[in-house]
Amino acid sequence: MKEMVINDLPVTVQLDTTTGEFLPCLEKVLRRVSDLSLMFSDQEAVKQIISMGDQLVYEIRYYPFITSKSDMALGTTAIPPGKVGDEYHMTKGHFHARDDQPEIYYCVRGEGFLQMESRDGDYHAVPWKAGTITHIPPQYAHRVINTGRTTLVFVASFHVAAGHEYELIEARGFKNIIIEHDGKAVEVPNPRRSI
Ligand code: M6P
Ligand code: ZN
Repeated sequence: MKEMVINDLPVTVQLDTTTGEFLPCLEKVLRRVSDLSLMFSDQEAVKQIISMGDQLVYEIRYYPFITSKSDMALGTTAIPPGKVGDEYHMTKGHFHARDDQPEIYYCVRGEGFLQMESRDGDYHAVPWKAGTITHIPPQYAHRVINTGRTTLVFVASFHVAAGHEYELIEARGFKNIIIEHDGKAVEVPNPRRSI
């Protein structure tokens, strides 16, 4: 995230739940297939999509509320519908670098799944729709997958100091992957985990 300015006064933003945009916003990040190239199972599809213009997988907007005593942050993520091979659009997924940091995810539009997995393999895939709110405990990696026909939008609340750790997810993914099969979303074992 960018340089953070201390502000001890209240801050209010206005969210558009259709797009995930809110105002004022301090930072916007776009993630394309090339930014997630190690996360998708179908590496041929990844190469082909990148060569054809590198499709957008999701947009993140951040507002770090930095006071002189706290570092709560707001994030919204908008995942348009789409697939890479048979695998649906999804976030990269991460652990928090600090081992005492949870997070709250609140789905405001669309449908899909929230995958969570601890370092020792305790795995949960929670079906998600607008109105679903999940508390992600410390040391559970988290990833959101859009299996619907509209953009999925969720709101996240976390501490900046929690930190993002992507390495283990890049190396092994989650226990299962979620793919389209006969027009439906199904969970199947992650081929990278059965080696
Ligand atoms: C939420 C928060 C952010 C995170 C974003 C996308 O908004 O958890 O901290 O960056 O989702 O997730 P990822 O970083 O895994 O791509
Ligand atoms: Zn997180």
